[in-house]
Amino acid sequence: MARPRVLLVYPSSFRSEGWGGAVLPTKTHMVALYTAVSKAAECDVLDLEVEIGRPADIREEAAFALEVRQMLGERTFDVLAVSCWTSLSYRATKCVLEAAAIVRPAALTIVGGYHATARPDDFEGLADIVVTGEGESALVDAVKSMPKRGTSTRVVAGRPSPMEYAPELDWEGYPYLVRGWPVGVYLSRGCPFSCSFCMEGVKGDHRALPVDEALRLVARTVEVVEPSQLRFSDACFGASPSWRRDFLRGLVDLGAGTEYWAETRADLIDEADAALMAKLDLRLDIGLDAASPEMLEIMAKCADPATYLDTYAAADAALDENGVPHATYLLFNHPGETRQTVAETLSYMERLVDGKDATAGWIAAQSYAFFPGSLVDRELTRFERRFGTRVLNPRWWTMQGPLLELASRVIPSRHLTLSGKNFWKAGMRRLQRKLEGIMSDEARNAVGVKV
Ligand code: B12
Ligand code: SF4
Repeated sequence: MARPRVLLVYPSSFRSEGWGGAVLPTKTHMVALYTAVSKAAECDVLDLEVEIGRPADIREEAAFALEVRQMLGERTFDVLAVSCWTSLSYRATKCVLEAAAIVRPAALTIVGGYHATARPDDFEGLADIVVTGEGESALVDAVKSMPKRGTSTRVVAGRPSPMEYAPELDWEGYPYLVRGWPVGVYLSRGCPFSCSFCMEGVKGDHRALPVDEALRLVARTVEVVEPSQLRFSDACFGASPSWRRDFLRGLVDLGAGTEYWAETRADLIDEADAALMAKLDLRLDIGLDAASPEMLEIMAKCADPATYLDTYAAADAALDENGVPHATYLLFNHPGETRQTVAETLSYMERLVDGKDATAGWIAAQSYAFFPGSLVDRELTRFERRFGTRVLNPRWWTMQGPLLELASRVIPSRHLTLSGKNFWKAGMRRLQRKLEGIMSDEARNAVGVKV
């Protein structure tokens, strides 16, 4: 029997202004799926974010729908696999599935990704199969068995991938490989923590590639992709201290001469890590999220806020001392936030900054946005009862309008309503002005601070 033809689609997103940054041509999760499916089928890829862009109003959405119908009509495929990766892509995914139902009604349709995992019911009647969690194994199984299409949508739990695809990523075969751009690699999957606003916890156990495999993946990616920046896009980079130490040592020895970027927690980095990072061209993003002990408890960030904050302060000092450019991220207006907790976080950060004459660190902040699949979503009633939290657009991803604004319309608590939600901004500006005065030009450039 001829191998089935699979069309793997990244659907783009409607009205995602303010979210997602520049369009990344080479999306690593798509390369991972492509690599797995190519072993069992003829796999073609269509990245509509690259081909058409991100529609920013109703007119562009209508034009997008027409173009998608034409593009799907020009291709022949037995299986349409769509990545509804974040919730931002829900309406674009729906548009792709509706177009396929018209121009390729016989094709088996499969959807997966973070949104599909958080809200499989959103695809009832739109797709044949919804895969939750990691998609490689379930997608390959479906393509190999080509199940008969039923009248209702079937939800299939994806098996955690054995990581065997990671070092093998087929960069060369992936049709949207663009050299010289930033590109990500995943050295681990899942996360051992379960912060309240993040949905990584529902994706299953945390596991990392063995260090030698991880280094092999880095070396091969640098050689083949020649990225302007290699991003360790793990949900939580270096969760295990011994793995992290061995990997950083190996990376120094590798001497690839590449710019690296990693994102990690505030309580994972220590002096030895900072000393190794100083030998690399590496920028670090740190998710501190809050410095108010009460908010850290509500966000389920850590078991002991005092230890968490002390570990962060020591890491920040070590990174400064070693000149490692780093940016600390705060999240304000999470459910439960009050003016007092905002003030606590700001005064902690201010004390930290006031104690410095020079720094390689920046501090940035954003306002909370509601995402399905997180603990806040799963236990919303508890947050409503305890704090008076109100999520004003609980299904924002289905709405027509600016998604960041719609998702951010959340009343944190009965003590901090919509009118007081900008309270944090003045304090942050004060902090950033101080940092601008003591940051080296090198660190400022590295973390992208424009004065
Ligand atoms: C790396 C990353 C990014 C990178 C993207 C890299 C890329 N795609 O190449 C960047 C920095 C660009 C990014 C941007 C954003 N991100 Co982000 N990001 C992550 C992060 C840290 C890691 C993802 C990861 O571990 N991937 C590992 C791979 C192996 O797993 P995967 O991506 O889930 O892919 C598997 C499955 O989803 C599934 N799958 C996916 N597609 C399909 C399709 C089919 C057919 C099938 C069967 C399966 C399937 O199979 C894949 C392989 O196993 C996560 C998690 C986190 N804790 O923060 C957030 C996360 C995905 N991001 C999130 C968000 C919200 C964003 C942004 C909106 C920014 C923001 N404000 O947070 C933008 C939006 C980007 C956009 N245009 O849509 C949310 C999504 C939540 C939701 N319900 O939508 C997450 C979960 C964080 C959170 N808040 O909980 N992000
Ligand atoms: S925010 Fe980071 S540490 Fe917390 S659960 Fe998500 S990935 Fe893990």
